[in-house]
Amino acid sequence: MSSVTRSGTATGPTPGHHADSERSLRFPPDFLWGAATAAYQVEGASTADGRTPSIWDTFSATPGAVACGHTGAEATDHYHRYEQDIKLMSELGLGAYRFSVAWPRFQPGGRGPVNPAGLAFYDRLVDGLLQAGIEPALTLYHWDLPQELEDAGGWTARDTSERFAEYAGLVAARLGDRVRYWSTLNEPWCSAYLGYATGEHAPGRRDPIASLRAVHHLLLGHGLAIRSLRAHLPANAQTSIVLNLAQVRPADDSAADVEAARLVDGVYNRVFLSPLFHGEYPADVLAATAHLTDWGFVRDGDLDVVASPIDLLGINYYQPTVVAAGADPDAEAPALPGLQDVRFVQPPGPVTDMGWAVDATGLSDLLLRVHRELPDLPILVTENGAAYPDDVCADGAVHDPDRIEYLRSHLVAAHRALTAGVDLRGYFVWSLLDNFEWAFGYTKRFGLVHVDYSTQRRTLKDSAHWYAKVISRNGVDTAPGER
Ligand code: GCO
Repeated sequence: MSSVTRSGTATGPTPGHHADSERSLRFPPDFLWGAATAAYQVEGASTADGRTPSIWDTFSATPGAVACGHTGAEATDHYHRYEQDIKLMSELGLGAYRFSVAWPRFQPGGRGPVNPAGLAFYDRLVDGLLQAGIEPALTLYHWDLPQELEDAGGWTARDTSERFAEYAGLVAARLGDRVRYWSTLNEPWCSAYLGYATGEHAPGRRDPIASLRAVHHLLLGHGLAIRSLRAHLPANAQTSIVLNLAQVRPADDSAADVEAARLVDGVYNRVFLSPLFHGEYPADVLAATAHLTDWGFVRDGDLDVVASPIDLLGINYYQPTVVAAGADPDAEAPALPGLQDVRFVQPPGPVTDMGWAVDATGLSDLLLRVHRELPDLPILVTENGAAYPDDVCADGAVHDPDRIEYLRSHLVAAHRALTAGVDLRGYFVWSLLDNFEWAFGYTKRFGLVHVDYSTQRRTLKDSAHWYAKVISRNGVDTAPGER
């Protein structure tokens, strides 16, 4: 069953848009240039105007859960400084801003009526963006589940899927007249596995069976939410889900490593892609997890809901995933379900401040793989970027050449995918601002814009000035010998 529809008026890449000089690559004329954030990472104001706690408020208040005891209580204070931040976006020339709505701000407790003050904030944000000529790209769920819903079972409970669909309808009814790009979930892989299996993210549970229930209820919530969005949104709205798909590579070509890569591809990627686009869970993933569960929580009709047609797929990419056969004796967190006999290998070469490998071929390979399997599916790169330890220098600037090179090489890779026929509609840098990097707190800086957390002062990094030029030229330069 093909569940993807192609809609909207944007056109795909046109051959011949490539070079305006030997080393300059140009993007399609309507390419969407953006930057992304997420509510809990930037908004702060965690108790303002009727917002109730989310699982991330609870988790970050748990001793030892987040580096240095940091929390998102203040974050970058975007809730109060959004006007200044929209001005920064204008300086960059952004065509689009990807943000998320905080469920416990919009619908406190995850049930009942809309919070007028919460709605008013997103109204002002969306109106401000539109006035600045910036397309709002809204994500409904970037991990801040209302704590009350977690207390009732969180994503292990089927009712959470229903609650999510109701919330999606409430947001769409209020903002659907102005927001064109809608994503349901951001990275359900993280919500399910880091939240419920390894315990590295909120709600911090370590229960592999719970994580598989969460996979299904997140996907069911997505499908129900898509139906509810469709009921409220105009026909030209673009609906999507955002996946952090892994570009999985075997450490070597031994049969055992190739098998490990196939298994990881199943548990990381196909467990989401197959139900979303083919209406079924992959048989090898069901087999690899059969010792944990019979997946009896999947009810008749659920998979038709999960496979509700969407208009776009959002892909977040940071680094390739290299795997080998054999358990990792030094692993700090429990293995993901079905992956107890697999280990993750650090590839050689440069890394970011997260320790993540810098390898742009992973992005082009991933885009090509998705395009091969789902040729009619338009794609947005909804996150790509790098953390480096940035400081404001004596000259008042933030010099971040490593980030510029990371972004440049990944844009060249994205362009390579376009040239090969991938229907890539846009690219969003993670992130607009330095912000609360989940379990790493404020210790990792991903922003184009530096934030001094003691004063909330914003400083455009060199990469921000560089990205502004990319956007204004609608193009990027290759390095000597790169292509
Ligand atoms: C994710 C989230 C972002 C992160 C970013 C860097 O991918 O984990 O979508 O919220 O901050 O990816 O880790």
